[in-house]
Amino acid sequence: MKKIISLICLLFLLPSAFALDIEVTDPYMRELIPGTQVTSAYMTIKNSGAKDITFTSVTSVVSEKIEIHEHTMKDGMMQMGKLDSIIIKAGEEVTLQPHGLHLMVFNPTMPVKAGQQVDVVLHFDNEQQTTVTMPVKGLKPAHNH
Ligand SMILES: [Cu+2]
Repeated sequence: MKKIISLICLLFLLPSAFALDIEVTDPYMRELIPGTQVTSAYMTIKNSGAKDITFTSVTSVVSEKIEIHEHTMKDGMMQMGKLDSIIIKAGEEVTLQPHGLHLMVFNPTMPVKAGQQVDVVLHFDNEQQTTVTMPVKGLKPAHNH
């Protein structure tokens, strides 16, 4: 009987314990360029909560190594560097986009071709996480008409 009660308690506690203030929009991963072993992924992460959230890491079946990167200009040259984390302030959003912040996906375990969908888990501080399903987009802009 005690077991059943604790199970019920757990069911009630779970939704609030895992409630996220994080909303991810427009996620996508770039198609893998043939002959290369690295691609990138983008999205907008919004923090609708009252506290700052730190985006710390990414895991996925598509790769054992996904890093948070930023592009910076140095002496007129575009350079890329690894970030340990990104702070998303309360009520604000951070956009990962080409030539800016991005996720770097190393040695994908699958071809990563346009039309596929890739599940990626974003990890935040306080052990929060959210799974994002990313469509894979082709290298050329899509023709809509
Ligand atoms: Cu990069």
